[in-house]
Amino acid sequence: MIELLLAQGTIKALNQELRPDSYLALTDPRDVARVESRTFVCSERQDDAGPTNNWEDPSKMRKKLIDLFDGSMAGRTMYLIPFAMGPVGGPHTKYGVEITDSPYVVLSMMIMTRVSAEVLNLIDDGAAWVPALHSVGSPLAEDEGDVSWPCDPDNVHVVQFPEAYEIWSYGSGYGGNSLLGKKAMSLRIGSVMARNEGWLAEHMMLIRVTAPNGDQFNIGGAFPSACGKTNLAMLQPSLDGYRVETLGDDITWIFPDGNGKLFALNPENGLFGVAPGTGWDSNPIAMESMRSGALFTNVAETADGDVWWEGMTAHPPENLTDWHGLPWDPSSGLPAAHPNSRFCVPMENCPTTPSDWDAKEGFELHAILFGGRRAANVPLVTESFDWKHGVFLGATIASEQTAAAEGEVGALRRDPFAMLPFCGYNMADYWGHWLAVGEKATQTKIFQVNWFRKNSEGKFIWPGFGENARVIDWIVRSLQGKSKAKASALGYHPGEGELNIEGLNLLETEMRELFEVDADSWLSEVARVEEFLAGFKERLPEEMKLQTANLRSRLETADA
Ligand code: GTP
Ligand code: SPV
Ligand code: MN
Repeated sequence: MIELLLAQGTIKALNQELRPDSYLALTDPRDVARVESRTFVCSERQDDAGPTNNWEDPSKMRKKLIDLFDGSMAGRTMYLIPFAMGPVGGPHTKYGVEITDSPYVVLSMMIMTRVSAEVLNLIDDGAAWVPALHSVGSPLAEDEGDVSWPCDPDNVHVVQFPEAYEIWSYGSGYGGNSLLGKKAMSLRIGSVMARNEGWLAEHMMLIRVTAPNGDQFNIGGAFPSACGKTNLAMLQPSLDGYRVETLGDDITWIFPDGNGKLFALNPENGLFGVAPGTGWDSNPIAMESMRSGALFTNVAETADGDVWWEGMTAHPPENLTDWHGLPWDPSSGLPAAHPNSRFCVPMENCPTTPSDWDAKEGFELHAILFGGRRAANVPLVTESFDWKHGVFLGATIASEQTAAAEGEVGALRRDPFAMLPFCGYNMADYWGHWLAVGEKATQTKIFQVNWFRKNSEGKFIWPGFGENARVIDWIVRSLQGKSKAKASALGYHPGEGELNIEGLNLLETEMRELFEVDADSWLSEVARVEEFLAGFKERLPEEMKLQTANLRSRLETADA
């Protein structure tokens, strides 16, 4: 596949001494991120897709797709990719077959999923599987020369049929639009399977934390796209005695064991991480993971054939080639790497991934974190009062939009459970499902975190990255039953002196800012939450209304 892609000019080899077995792909500039406006959940009834999903009548959509796909692969080779999400043969593993006319997709799927002929044998023996059809939508006439990144950006369709467990994707070759084992299968179809079968399919990273006394806790974390999952998954703790191991960075499937515990596993086989902002200072583990055997997309290239992106080093090297493949002009004000440029490597490249990371049964899940990018209002860390309140925290996450999808970067939007673009059914039913699973999950605690609170000058107050270990440390002590948290209207916060900030240059005023709960601005936030929840009409679980009312009354008392 690599030779083929080299010959077609879709990828180029990087300097094999500086970056062995590594390649760079540059896309069509119109095909650079997930296209949420062209992503559909086509359930039989519109109400089953809910107000947060694009919907189209399934029979109409099938007609449209059949028209789009008709002849769309002409002149190209059609590949069949049998893949597993989860280890082949595992009790929680799901199988799929992606058919595609993109060799870049084949190569990427071979990194991101378990691609194996064994999957076909299992299917032959009766295993259930998800059909996933993909075309870049760029047929070639006889003798017509190809372009390096074929696509049909004006006609992109990423379509899930939740009742049929079926995926059709047309027109884009990028990321979640085309690597259909990832968001389409493991989350959109996965969440429907999970509801039907009694488990959870989530947009979460997954880590194993070892505390100084040897206690181990597994922690899942749902943050919206480009909000810090990969970084937290590769945390290098700034506190002595702590160790963090990387079990997953984007998707986690969670299963009740029937005895009050939850077990979690990462169904993917690789990392597809945001490049910009990743450097030896901020995330050395990611940098180690991509020393060799990496497929880069839309990053800049250095004069000596290596890669670069904003945030890798403080100053850009001279003579960069930008992600358009053109000489980069630093004075242009344009980035050299696309803000959603990515590195793609197998899990085993990651030095903090333990050898048992792909254990078939998964790992006991002790805590779940919800996060987002919030310049204001949301404190550094909050422990929920209980599971139901935790579901409310997850349901009401909002985050400033990033470059991972099309849209205005920075705009605040509600992104419940970081699943807004990934939930395959009515989001209100999904909250109901989480509440139901909570009845079988008496041992798992839920927290909310926010690394992104800003001061009046617009600077991040919290140093973030490795220093997030200090927040993990408090969470661990809560799991050990050793914290004396103090309650606010929002939930529990670290008690006096409980958050270890030794050695940080944090002023007392900054600590206060990090945890400030301003009743007035929260009351207006509650009004926005109510408006958001009201959009789900009669499908909204009563519990969500109760939680909102309780929050309002706690805030009003705090104000009095
Ligand atoms: P997806 O792969 O799109 O789902 O993204 P992700 O959630 O894995 O996000 P990732 O960890 O790649 O982080 C995206 C951006 O957030 C990068 O630019 C990081 O530098 C930045 N970031 C991550 N953690 C922190 C943090 O603790 N503090 C600050 N200020 N920025 C962070
Ligand atoms: C995300 O956007 O959350 C990603 C990248 O992880 S993609 O695979 O394109 O969905
Ligand atoms: Mn993601």
